[in-house]
Amino acid sequence: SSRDLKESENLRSDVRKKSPRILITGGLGQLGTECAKLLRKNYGNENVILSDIIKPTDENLSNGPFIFADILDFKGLQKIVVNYRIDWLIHFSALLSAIGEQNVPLAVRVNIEGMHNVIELAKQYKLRIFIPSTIGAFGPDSPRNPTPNVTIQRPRTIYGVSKVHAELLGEYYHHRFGLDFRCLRFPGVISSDPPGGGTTDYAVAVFHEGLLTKKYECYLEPCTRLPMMYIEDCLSALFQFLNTSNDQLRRRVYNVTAMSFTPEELFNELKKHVPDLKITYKPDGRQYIAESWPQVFDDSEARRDWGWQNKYNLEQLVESMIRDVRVNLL
Ligand code: AKB
Repeated sequence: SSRDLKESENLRSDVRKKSPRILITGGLGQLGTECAKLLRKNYGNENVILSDIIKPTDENLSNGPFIFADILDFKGLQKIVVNYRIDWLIHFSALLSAIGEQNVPLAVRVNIEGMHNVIELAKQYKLRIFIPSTIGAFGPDSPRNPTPNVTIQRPRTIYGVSKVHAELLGEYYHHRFGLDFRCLRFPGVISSDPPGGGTTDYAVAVFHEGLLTKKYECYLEPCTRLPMMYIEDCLSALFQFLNTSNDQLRRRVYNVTAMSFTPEELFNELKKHVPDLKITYKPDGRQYIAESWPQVFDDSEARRDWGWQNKYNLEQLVESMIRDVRVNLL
């Protein structure tokens, strides 16, 4: 009967409402695969589409759809959003801070032009869009200890400049067009999936190289303090933030963090587990970038507005990373 039909239609639309269909761009970077795992656990494998322009490994393909998507190709993106009925877009594609300085024109294309495409796409198809920002969106004129949510931002890397641009354009599209733009400024994220071309990467590399070879040469000075967080905290912040209702959000861009440490403090904690680990220091250009970034990140607004709470401190992070890296690599 037509009533049955209506009821089953309602049921289907209820299920659809509960499970958004999500596209992740730059899905094979540091955050994508793990982010897809978490979202698939909550929304179903088929509802989370991982995408990138690079070839996936078997592990990337293990639990859900993977497709080619070039963020510089607007029509191609439109096709994906329509064909897969996308509701949410998680835009991870970006050149990070150190690698961006090595190829500024490419960083402008990927980080700025690519972002223009996805934000326009989100507006056109009324998608909820998440774009990560970073401690790198601050610069030498910003207060560094602590760095509040709203303060001076004058970054000196193309990565930072592109992220400030994304923050401002996202806020503008929100106020001007009602776009559901959401953005978290992450600190250095530490995961067993290797990042590429960041300034905080030493805190990942030391686990990989240190556990394998028992030695590590650090490109930052021993006392360079930076905000950091373990991948699980990063993704649970992202998940919780994506699921916060619009009326609870007092702003579209929030600082989040878990801890701050120096290379020396991290290595001392790691040496408790790997006593024969040998560390040497050879600072390079990344030192200048790190020195312009926050040392301690004030994320009290995220904690107040939507209940952000980290689980991992330095000790727990080191224990978990040793476990992750041993499982994945050794
Ligand atoms: C980088 O070091 O560039 C990134 C970041 C902190 O945004 N990890």
